[in-house]
Amino acid sequence: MKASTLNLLLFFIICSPILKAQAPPAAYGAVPSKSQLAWHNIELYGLVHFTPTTFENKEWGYGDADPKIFNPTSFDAEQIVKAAKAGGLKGIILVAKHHDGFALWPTQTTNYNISQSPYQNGKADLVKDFENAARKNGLQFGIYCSPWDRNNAYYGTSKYLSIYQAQLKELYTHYGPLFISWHDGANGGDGYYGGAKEKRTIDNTTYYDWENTWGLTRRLQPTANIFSDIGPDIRWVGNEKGTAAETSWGTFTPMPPEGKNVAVPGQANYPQSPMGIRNGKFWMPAECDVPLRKGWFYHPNEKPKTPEQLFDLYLKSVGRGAALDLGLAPDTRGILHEDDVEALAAFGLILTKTFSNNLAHGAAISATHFRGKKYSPQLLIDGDKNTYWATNDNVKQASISLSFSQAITFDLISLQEFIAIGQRIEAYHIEAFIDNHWQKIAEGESIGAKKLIRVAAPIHTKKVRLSITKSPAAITLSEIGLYLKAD
Ligand code: FUL
Repeated sequence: MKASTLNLLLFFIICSPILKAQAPPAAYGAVPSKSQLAWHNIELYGLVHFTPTTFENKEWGYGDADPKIFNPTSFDAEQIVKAAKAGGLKGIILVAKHHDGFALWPTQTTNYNISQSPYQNGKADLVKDFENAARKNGLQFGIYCSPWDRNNAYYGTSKYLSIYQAQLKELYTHYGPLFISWHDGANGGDGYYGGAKEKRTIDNTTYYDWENTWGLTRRLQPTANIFSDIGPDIRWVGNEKGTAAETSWGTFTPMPPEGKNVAVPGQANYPQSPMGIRNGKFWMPAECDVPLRKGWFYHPNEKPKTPEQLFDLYLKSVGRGAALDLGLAPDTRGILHEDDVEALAAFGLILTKTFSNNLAHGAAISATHFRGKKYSPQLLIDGDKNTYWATNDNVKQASISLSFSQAITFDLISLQEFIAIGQRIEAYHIEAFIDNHWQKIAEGESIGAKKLIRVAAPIHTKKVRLSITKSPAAITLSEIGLYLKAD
Protein backbone atom coordinates (compact mmCIF):
# COMPACT_ATOMS: atom_id res chain seq x y z
CA MET A 1 0.00 0.00 0.00
CA LYS A 2 1.32 3.46 -0.88
CA ALA A 3 2.14 5.75 2.06
CA SER A 4 -0.48 8.33 0.97
CA THR A 5 -3.22 5.69 0.84
CA LEU A 6 -2.19 4.44 4.25
CA ASN A 7 -2.32 7.98 5.65
CA LEU A 8 -5.79 8.47 4.23
CA LEU A 9 -6.95 5.21 5.73
CA LEU A 10 -5.49 6.12 9.12
CA PHE A 11 -7.16 9.54 8.90
CA PHE A 12 -10.58 7.93 8.37
CA ILE A 13 -10.06 5.36 11.12
CA ILE A 14 -9.15 8.09 13.61
CA CYS A 15 -11.76 10.57 12.48
CA SER A 16 -14.69 8.28 11.83
CA PRO A 17 -16.22 8.61 15.35
CA ILE A 18 -15.94 12.40 15.00
CA LEU A 19 -17.44 12.40 11.52
CA LYS A 20 -20.19 10.08 12.73
CA ALA A 21 -20.93 12.34 15.68
CA GLN A 22 -21.53 15.18 13.23
CA ALA A 23 -24.10 13.18 11.29
CA PRO A 24 -27.72 13.98 12.22
CA PRO A 25 -29.43 11.64 14.66
CA ALA A 26 -31.43 8.87 13.00
CA ALA A 27 -35.18 9.41 12.83
CA TYR A 28 -37.10 8.09 15.82
CA GLY A 29 -40.54 6.53 15.34
CA ALA A 30 -43.15 8.02 13.00
CA VAL A 31 -42.14 11.33 11.44
CA PRO A 32 -44.20 14.11 9.83
CA SER A 33 -44.63 14.42 6.08
CA LYS A 34 -43.67 17.64 4.31
CA SER A 35 -47.31 18.77 4.33
CA GLN A 36 -47.67 17.99 8.02
CA LEU A 37 -44.51 19.99 8.77
CA ALA A 38 -45.99 22.90 6.82
CA TRP A 39 -49.21 22.52 8.84
CA HIS A 40 -47.21 22.65 12.09
CA ASN A 41 -45.98 26.09 11.04
CA ILE A 42 -49.53 27.41 10.71
CA GLU A 43 -50.52 26.63 14.32
CA LEU A 44 -53.56 28.90 14.43
CA TYR A 45 -56.37 29.10 11.89
CA GLY A 46 -60.11 29.62 11.56
CA LEU A 47 -63.20 27.70 10.46
CA VAL A 48 -65.99 29.80 8.94
CA HIS A 49 -69.64 28.69 9.18
CA PHE A 50 -71.98 30.83 7.09
CA THR A 51 -74.96 29.25 5.30
CA PRO A 52 -78.79 29.58 5.37
CA THR A 53 -78.42 28.09 8.88
CA THR A 54 -77.03 31.50 9.95
CA PHE A 55 -80.26 33.13 8.80
CA GLU A 56 -82.32 30.54 10.66
CA ASN A 57 -80.38 31.16 13.87
CA LYS A 58 -79.73 27.40 14.18
CA GLU A 59 -76.67 25.18 14.68
CA TRP A 60 -77.72 22.37 12.37
CA GLY A 61 -79.93 23.28 9.41
CA TYR A 62 -82.50 20.58 8.67
CA GLY A 63 -81.90 20.94 4.94
CA ASP A 64 -85.23 22.58 4.15
CA ALA A 65 -84.34 26.27 4.39
CA ASP A 66 -85.51 28.31 1.41
CA PRO A 67 -82.37 29.49 -0.47
CA LYS A 68 -84.05 32.91 -0.60
CA ILE A 69 -83.20 33.49 3.04
CA PHE A 70 -79.52 33.51 2.18
CA ASN A 71 -79.21 37.21 1.44
CA PRO A 72 -76.48 38.95 3.44
CA THR A 73 -76.74 42.72 3.37
CA SER A 74 -73.03 43.49 3.44
CA PHE A 75 -71.06 40.29 2.92
CA ASP A 76 -67.35 40.99 2.94
CA ALA A 77 -64.95 38.04 2.92
CA GLU A 78 -62.06 40.40 3.36
CA GLN A 79 -63.45 41.91 6.54
CA ILE A 80 -63.61 38.38 7.98
CA VAL A 81 -60.15 37.40 6.78
CA LYS A 82 -58.59 40.64 8.00
CA ALA A 83 -60.16 40.20 11.44
CA ALA A 84 -58.76 36.66 11.51
CA LYS A 85 -55.35 37.91 10.49
CA ALA A 86 -55.38 40.51 13.25
CA GLY A 87 -56.03 37.63 15.64
CA GLY A 88 -52.83 35.91 14.50
CA LEU A 89 -54.67 33.33 12.39
CA LYS A 90 -52.64 32.08 9.45
CA GLY A 91 -55.27 30.11 7.60
CA ILE A 92 -59.00 30.02 6.89
CA ILE A 93 -61.11 26.93 6.32
CA LEU A 94 -64.46 27.64 4.75
CA VAL A 95 -67.40 25.36 5.39
CA ALA A 96 -68.31 25.16 1.72
CA LYS A 97 -71.27 22.91 2.56
CA HIS A 98 -72.55 22.13 6.05
CA HIS A 99 -74.98 19.40 7.12
CA ASP A 100 -77.89 21.45 5.69
CA GLY A 101 -76.52 20.65 2.23
CA PHE A 102 -76.47 24.21 0.87
CA ALA A 103 -73.42 24.67 -1.37
CA LEU A 104 -71.76 28.07 -1.20
CA TRP A 105 -70.41 27.69 -4.70
CA PRO A 106 -72.30 27.26 -7.99
CA THR A 107 -71.94 23.50 -8.03
CA GLN A 108 -73.16 21.23 -10.83
CA THR A 109 -74.02 18.55 -8.27
CA THR A 110 -77.14 19.95 -6.63
CA ASN A 111 -79.63 22.76 -7.19
CA TYR A 112 -79.46 23.55 -3.52
CA ASN A 113 -76.69 26.09 -3.89
CA ILE A 114 -75.80 29.76 -3.90
CA SER A 115 -77.13 30.32 -7.43
CA GLN A 116 -80.67 29.86 -6.03
CA SER A 117 -80.21 32.66 -3.54
CA PRO A 118 -81.03 36.31 -4.23
CA TYR A 119 -77.54 37.30 -3.13
CA GLN A 120 -75.85 38.97 -6.13
CA ASN A 121 -78.74 37.67 -8.21
CA GLY A 122 -77.49 34.15 -7.84
CA LYS A 123 -74.15 34.97 -9.43
CA ALA A 124 -72.00 34.72 -6.31
CA ASP A 125 -69.37 32.14 -5.42
CA LEU A 126 -68.48 32.48 -1.76
CA VAL A 127 -65.79 29.83 -1.91
CA LYS A 128 -64.01 31.97 -4.50
CA ASP A 129 -64.55 35.12 -2.45
CA PHE A 130 -63.01 33.53 0.65
CA GLU A 131 -60.20 32.00 -1.37
CA ASN A 132 -59.36 35.37 -2.92
CA ALA A 133 -59.54 37.21 0.39
CA ALA A 134 -57.37 34.61 2.12
CA ARG A 135 -54.69 34.58 -0.55
CA LYS A 136 -54.68 38.36 -0.89
CA ASN A 137 -54.03 38.69 2.83
CA GLY A 138 -51.40 35.97 3.00
CA LEU A 139 -53.54 33.32 4.72
CA GLN A 140 -53.71 29.69 3.68
CA PHE A 141 -57.01 28.34 2.46
CA GLY A 142 -58.82 25.11 3.29
CA ILE A 143 -62.22 23.52 2.81
CA TYR A 144 -64.80 21.57 4.78
CA CYS A 145 -67.54 19.89 2.77
CA SER A 146 -69.88 17.95 5.04
CA PRO A 147 -70.43 14.34 3.98
CA TRP A 148 -73.78 14.32 5.78
CA ASP A 149 -76.27 16.19 3.63
CA ARG A 150 -79.73 16.72 5.08
CA ASN A 151 -81.06 18.27 1.90
CA ASN A 152 -80.07 15.70 -0.66
CA ALA A 153 -82.81 13.30 -1.75
CA TYR A 154 -80.19 10.64 -2.45
CA TYR A 155 -78.52 10.79 0.92
CA GLY A 156 -78.40 7.28 2.33
CA THR A 157 -78.50 5.63 -1.09
CA SER A 158 -75.50 4.53 -3.15
CA LYS A 159 -76.14 7.43 -5.57
CA TYR A 160 -75.09 10.03 -3.02
CA LEU A 161 -71.44 8.99 -2.79
CA SER A 162 -70.71 10.05 -6.36
CA ILE A 163 -72.46 13.36 -5.68
CA TYR A 164 -70.29 13.96 -2.62
CA GLN A 165 -67.16 12.95 -4.50
CA ALA A 166 -68.08 15.25 -7.39
CA GLN A 167 -68.48 18.11 -4.92
CA LEU A 168 -65.03 17.44 -3.55
CA LYS A 169 -63.65 17.30 -7.08
CA GLU A 170 -65.10 20.72 -7.85
CA LEU A 171 -63.71 22.15 -4.65
CA TYR A 172 -60.32 20.54 -5.20
CA THR A 173 -60.00 21.83 -8.76
CA HIS A 174 -61.26 25.40 -8.76
CA TYR A 175 -59.85 27.02 -5.64
CA GLY A 176 -56.09 26.56 -5.74
CA PRO A 177 -53.93 24.57 -3.36
CA LEU A 178 -55.58 23.85 -0.01
CA PHE A 179 -53.66 23.42 3.22
CA ILE A 180 -56.35 21.19 4.67
CA SER A 181 -59.33 19.15 3.64
CA TRP A 182 -61.50 19.00 6.74
CA HIS A 183 -63.84 16.03 7.23
CA ASP A 184 -66.24 15.54 10.01
CA GLY A 185 -67.73 12.43 11.50
CA ALA A 186 -71.40 13.49 11.74
CA ASN A 187 -73.18 10.67 9.99
CA GLY A 188 -76.82 10.54 9.15
CA GLY A 189 -79.93 11.13 11.18
CA ASP A 190 -83.12 12.97 10.44
CA GLY A 191 -83.36 15.51 7.66
CA TYR A 192 -85.35 16.94 4.80
CA TYR A 193 -83.86 14.64 2.14
CA GLY A 194 -85.64 16.15 -0.85
CA GLY A 195 -88.92 16.33 1.06
CA ALA A 196 -88.93 12.82 2.50
CA LYS A 197 -88.46 14.29 5.97
CA GLU A 198 -87.28 11.13 7.63
CA LYS A 199 -84.44 9.55 9.50
CA ARG A 200 -81.73 7.95 7.42
CA THR A 201 -78.96 5.88 8.86
CA ILE A 202 -75.86 4.79 7.06
CA ASP A 203 -73.07 2.37 7.88
CA ASN A 204 -70.18 4.74 8.35
CA THR A 205 -67.64 1.95 8.10
CA THR A 206 -68.39 1.61 4.38
CA TYR A 207 -70.79 4.30 3.12
CA TYR A 208 -68.33 7.06 2.23
CA ASP A 209 -65.68 4.71 0.81
CA TRP A 210 -63.01 6.87 2.43
CA GLU A 211 -60.19 5.03 0.77
CA ASN A 212 -61.30 6.18 -2.68
CA THR A 213 -62.82 9.46 -1.51
CA TRP A 214 -59.55 10.48 0.11
CA GLY A 215 -57.80 9.05 -2.93
CA LEU A 216 -59.31 12.04 -4.73
CA THR A 217 -57.85 14.39 -2.16
CA ARG A 218 -54.42 12.85 -2.60
CA ARG A 219 -54.68 13.02 -6.38
CA LEU A 220 -56.14 16.50 -6.77
CA GLN A 221 -54.69 18.21 -3.70
CA PRO A 222 -51.44 16.37 -3.03
CA THR A 223 -50.22 18.89 -0.44
CA ALA A 224 -53.49 19.19 1.51
CA ASN A 225 -53.59 17.62 4.95
CA ILE A 226 -56.61 15.42 5.51
CA PHE A 227 -58.29 16.08 8.84
CA SER A 228 -60.79 13.81 10.54
CA ASP A 229 -61.17 12.11 13.90
CA ILE A 230 -58.86 9.38 12.62
CA GLY A 231 -56.52 11.54 10.53
CA PRO A 232 -54.88 10.31 8.33
CA ASP A 233 -52.81 13.51 8.52
CA ILE A 234 -54.34 15.53 11.33
CA ARG A 235 -56.49 14.00 14.06
CA TRP A 236 -59.39 15.60 15.87
CA VAL A 237 -58.46 16.19 19.49
CA GLY A 238 -61.68 14.53 20.64
CA ASN A 239 -63.47 17.57 22.08
CA GLU A 240 -64.73 20.92 20.87
CA LYS A 241 -63.24 22.82 23.78
CA GLY A 242 -60.03 23.80 22.02
CA THR A 243 -57.69 21.90 24.31
CA ALA A 244 -55.27 19.00 24.00
CA ALA A 245 -54.09 17.00 27.02
CA GLU A 246 -51.21 18.32 29.11
CA THR A 247 -49.12 15.38 27.90
CA SER A 248 -49.78 15.18 24.20
CA TRP A 249 -48.00 13.10 21.59
CA GLY A 250 -47.81 13.87 17.87
CA THR A 251 -48.28 10.20 17.05
CA PHE A 252 -51.47 8.15 16.98
CA THR A 253 -52.81 4.77 15.89
CA PRO A 254 -56.49 4.89 14.97
CA MET A 255 -58.22 1.72 16.04
CA PRO A 256 -60.62 -0.09 13.69
CA PRO A 257 -64.12 -0.65 15.03
CA GLU A 258 -64.84 -4.13 16.35
CA GLY A 259 -64.97 -6.71 13.60
CA LYS A 260 -63.33 -4.40 11.01
CA ASN A 261 -59.75 -4.05 9.97
CA VAL A 262 -59.64 -0.38 9.03
CA ALA A 263 -60.36 2.64 11.18
CA VAL A 264 -63.15 4.93 9.98
CA PRO A 265 -64.15 8.51 10.72
CA GLY A 266 -66.90 8.76 13.28
CA GLN A 267 -65.66 5.80 15.29
CA ALA A 268 -62.25 6.86 16.55
CA ASN A 269 -60.65 5.72 19.78
CA TYR A 270 -61.69 9.05 21.31
CA PRO A 271 -60.39 8.50 24.86
CA GLN A 272 -56.88 8.55 23.41
CA SER A 273 -57.42 11.51 21.06
CA PRO A 274 -56.53 14.36 23.46
CA MET A 275 -53.15 12.88 24.41
CA GLY A 276 -52.28 10.92 21.29
CA ILE A 277 -50.45 7.64 21.59
CA ARG A 278 -46.80 7.46 22.56
CA ASN A 279 -44.98 5.58 19.80
CA GLY A 280 -48.17 5.51 17.74
CA LYS A 281 -47.85 4.09 14.25
CA PHE A 282 -48.42 7.38 12.44
CA TRP A 283 -47.43 11.01 12.82
CA MET A 284 -50.91 12.41 13.36
CA PRO A 285 -50.91 15.57 15.45
CA ALA A 286 -54.09 16.99 16.93
CA GLU A 287 -56.23 19.90 15.85
CA CYS A 288 -58.20 21.57 18.65
CA ASP A 289 -61.36 23.13 17.24
CA VAL A 290 -63.51 25.49 19.25
CA PRO A 291 -65.90 28.25 18.23
CA LEU A 292 -64.97 31.83 19.04
CA ARG A 293 -68.51 32.15 20.40
CA LYS A 294 -70.57 29.39 21.95
CA GLY A 295 -71.92 28.02 18.69
CA TRP A 296 -70.33 27.39 15.32
CA PHE A 297 -73.02 29.55 13.69
CA TYR A 298 -73.83 33.13 14.64
CA HIS A 299 -76.49 33.66 17.28
CA PRO A 300 -77.23 37.23 18.37
CA ASN A 301 -77.48 36.27 22.04
CA GLU A 302 -73.93 34.86 22.26
CA LYS A 303 -70.69 36.67 22.93
CA PRO A 304 -67.15 35.92 21.79
CA LYS A 305 -64.59 34.54 24.19
CA THR A 306 -62.38 37.11 25.85
CA PRO A 307 -58.80 37.68 24.62
CA GLU A 308 -57.53 36.13 27.88
CA GLN A 309 -59.66 33.01 27.35
CA LEU A 310 -58.34 32.76 23.81
CA PHE A 311 -54.76 33.09 25.01
CA ASP A 312 -55.37 30.31 27.54
CA LEU A 313 -56.75 28.09 24.75
CA TYR A 314 -53.72 28.91 22.64
CA LEU A 315 -51.44 27.67 25.43
CA LYS A 316 -53.51 24.48 25.76
CA SER A 317 -53.54 23.70 22.04
CA VAL A 318 -50.60 25.22 20.14
CA GLY A 319 -48.67 25.01 23.40
CA ARG A 320 -49.29 21.27 23.51
CA GLY A 321 -47.99 20.48 20.04
CA ALA A 322 -51.43 20.79 18.39
CA ALA A 323 -53.13 23.51 16.35
CA LEU A 324 -55.96 25.81 17.36
CA ASP A 325 -58.84 26.00 14.89
CA LEU A 326 -61.12 28.84 15.92
CA GLY A 327 -64.70 28.88 14.66
CA LEU A 328 -65.67 32.19 13.09
CA ALA A 329 -69.34 32.95 12.61
CA PRO A 330 -70.32 35.82 10.33
CA ASP A 331 -73.68 37.35 11.21
CA THR A 332 -76.59 37.86 8.82
CA ARG A 333 -74.90 40.94 7.39
CA GLY A 334 -72.16 38.60 6.17
CA ILE A 335 -69.38 40.04 8.30
CA LEU A 336 -67.93 39.31 11.73
CA HIS A 337 -69.67 41.16 14.50
CA GLU A 338 -67.78 44.14 15.97
CA ASP A 339 -67.36 42.24 19.28
CA ASP A 340 -65.64 39.37 17.45
CA VAL A 341 -63.38 41.74 15.54
CA GLU A 342 -62.40 43.40 18.80
CA ALA A 343 -61.77 40.12 20.64
CA LEU A 344 -59.61 38.80 17.79
CA ALA A 345 -57.58 41.99 17.54
CA ALA A 346 -56.92 42.07 21.28
CA PHE A 347 -55.94 38.38 21.28
CA GLY A 348 -53.62 38.95 18.33
CA LEU A 349 -51.98 41.83 20.15
CA ILE A 350 -51.33 39.70 23.23
CA LEU A 351 -49.70 37.08 20.99
CA THR A 352 -47.44 39.51 19.17
CA LYS A 353 -46.51 41.54 22.21
CA THR A 354 -45.77 38.43 24.26
CA PHE A 355 -43.86 36.39 21.74
CA SER A 356 -41.90 39.15 20.02
CA ASN A 357 -39.44 39.38 22.89
CA ASN A 358 -37.63 36.14 23.59
CA LEU A 359 -35.58 36.90 26.70
CA ALA A 360 -33.59 33.69 26.21
CA HIS A 361 -31.87 35.33 23.25
CA GLY A 362 -29.78 37.38 25.68
CA ALA A 363 -28.43 34.32 27.52
CA ALA A 364 -25.04 32.70 27.63
CA ILE A 365 -26.01 29.12 26.89
CA SER A 366 -24.24 25.84 27.56
CA ALA A 367 -25.07 22.16 27.54
CA THR A 368 -23.76 19.18 29.49
CA HIS A 369 -23.58 17.29 26.18
CA PHE A 370 -23.82 18.00 22.49
CA ARG A 371 -23.24 16.23 19.24
CA GLY A 372 -20.41 18.36 17.93
CA LYS A 373 -20.42 21.93 16.67
CA LYS A 374 -23.19 21.44 14.14
CA TYR A 375 -25.59 20.73 17.01
CA SER A 376 -24.39 23.24 19.58
CA PRO A 377 -26.70 24.62 22.30
CA GLN A 378 -26.26 28.07 20.75
CA LEU A 379 -28.72 26.94 18.08
CA LEU A 380 -31.45 26.82 20.72
CA ILE A 381 -31.56 30.59 20.82
CA ASP A 382 -30.90 31.46 17.18
CA GLY A 383 -34.59 32.01 16.41
CA ASP A 384 -34.47 29.33 13.70
CA LYS A 385 -36.39 26.17 14.42
CA ASN A 386 -34.73 24.39 11.51
CA THR A 387 -31.45 24.26 13.38
CA TYR A 388 -31.21 22.23 16.55
CA TRP A 389 -29.18 21.11 19.49
CA ALA A 390 -28.67 17.35 19.66
CA THR A 391 -26.81 14.88 21.82
CA ASN A 392 -24.82 11.85 20.77
CA ASP A 393 -26.80 8.66 20.19
CA ASN A 394 -25.91 7.18 23.57
CA VAL A 395 -26.75 10.35 25.55
CA LYS A 396 -30.35 10.30 26.67
CA GLN A 397 -30.14 12.69 29.59
CA ALA A 398 -28.67 16.16 29.36
CA SER A 399 -29.06 19.69 30.69
CA ILE A 400 -29.02 23.12 29.17
CA SER A 401 -28.07 26.14 31.23
CA LEU A 402 -28.90 29.72 30.44
CA SER A 403 -27.29 32.53 32.36
CA PHE A 404 -27.91 36.23 32.11
CA SER A 405 -25.76 39.17 33.07
CA GLN A 406 -28.88 41.00 34.26
CA ALA A 407 -31.78 39.21 35.95
CA ILE A 408 -34.74 38.57 33.65
CA THR A 409 -38.45 38.26 34.50
CA PHE A 410 -40.57 35.69 32.68
CA ASP A 411 -43.71 33.65 33.18
CA LEU A 412 -43.82 31.65 29.96
CA ILE A 413 -41.44 28.97 28.74
CA SER A 414 -41.46 27.70 25.19
CA LEU A 415 -39.72 24.50 24.07
CA GLN A 416 -39.64 23.03 20.57
CA GLU A 417 -38.34 19.66 19.50
CA PHE A 418 -36.91 19.14 16.05
CA ILE A 419 -39.88 17.01 15.04
CA ALA A 420 -38.75 16.40 11.46
CA ILE A 421 -36.87 13.42 12.89
CA GLY A 422 -39.52 12.40 15.40
CA GLN A 423 -40.73 13.16 18.90
CA ARG A 424 -38.20 11.95 21.45
CA ILE A 425 -38.30 13.62 24.83
CA GLU A 426 -40.39 11.81 27.46
CA ALA A 427 -39.55 13.71 30.66
CA TYR A 428 -37.97 17.02 31.58
CA HIS A 429 -37.92 19.66 34.26
CA ILE A 430 -36.94 23.29 34.45
CA GLU A 431 -35.28 25.04 37.36
CA ALA A 432 -34.51 28.65 38.12
CA PHE A 433 -31.83 29.92 40.47
CA ILE A 434 -33.79 31.88 43.05
CA ASP A 435 -32.64 32.98 46.53
CA ASN A 436 -29.31 31.24 46.06
CA HIS A 437 -30.60 27.81 45.18
CA TRP A 438 -32.11 25.94 42.26
CA GLN A 439 -35.88 25.68 42.43
CA LYS A 440 -37.99 23.51 40.17
CA ILE A 441 -40.44 25.73 38.31
CA ALA A 442 -41.93 23.30 35.78
CA GLU A 443 -41.87 19.68 34.68
CA GLY A 444 -43.51 17.62 32.04
CA GLU A 445 -43.40 14.66 29.72
CA SER A 446 -44.11 15.57 26.11
CA ILE A 447 -42.67 18.52 24.17
CA GLY A 448 -43.08 17.81 20.45
CA ALA A 449 -43.70 20.62 17.98
CA LYS A 450 -44.16 23.18 20.75
CA LYS A 451 -44.63 23.18 24.47
CA LEU A 452 -45.75 26.37 26.18
CA ILE A 453 -45.62 26.40 29.95
CA ARG A 454 -47.10 29.21 31.96
CA VAL A 455 -45.77 29.48 35.50
CA ALA A 456 -48.05 30.68 38.26
CA ALA A 457 -46.15 33.89 39.01
CA PRO A 458 -43.38 35.76 37.16
CA ILE A 459 -39.88 34.45 37.89
CA HIS A 460 -37.01 36.83 38.42
CA THR A 461 -33.63 35.17 37.94
CA LYS A 462 -30.20 35.20 36.36
CA LYS A 463 -30.03 31.46 35.74
CA VAL A 464 -32.38 28.89 34.20
CA ARG A 465 -31.70 25.19 33.68
CA LEU A 466 -33.57 22.68 31.56
CA SER A 467 -32.92 19.00 32.25
CA ILE A 468 -34.08 16.30 29.89
CA THR A 469 -34.35 13.17 32.00
CA LYS A 470 -35.88 10.64 29.64
CA SER A 471 -35.54 10.05 25.93
CA PRO A 472 -35.44 6.77 23.99
CA ALA A 473 -32.90 8.16 21.52
CA ALA A 474 -30.50 11.07 21.05
CA ILE A 475 -32.15 14.25 22.30
CA THR A 476 -33.01 17.06 19.91
CA LEU A 477 -34.39 20.47 20.69
CA SER A 478 -34.62 23.33 18.24
CA GLU A 479 -35.66 26.39 20.27
CA ILE A 480 -36.00 27.62 23.84
CA GLY A 481 -38.02 30.71 24.66
CA LEU A 482 -38.56 32.69 27.84
CA TYR A 483 -41.28 35.30 27.67
CA LEU A 484 -43.28 37.62 29.87
CA LYS A 485 -46.93 37.59 29.00
CA ALA A 486 -48.18 40.96 27.80
CA ASP A 487 -51.52 42.33 29.04
C1 FUL B 1 -69.09 19.22 13.86
C2 FUL B 1 -70.39 19.65 13.19
O1 FUL B 1 -71.43 18.76 13.50
C3 FUL B 1 -70.65 21.03 13.70
O2 FUL B 1 -71.87 21.54 13.26
C4 FUL B 1 -69.49 21.93 13.27
O3 FUL B 1 -69.48 22.04 11.87
C5 FUL B 1 -68.17 21.36 13.76
C6 FUL B 1 -66.98 22.13 13.32
O4 FUL B 1 -68.04 20.03 13.35
O5 FUL B 1 -68.81 17.93 13.73
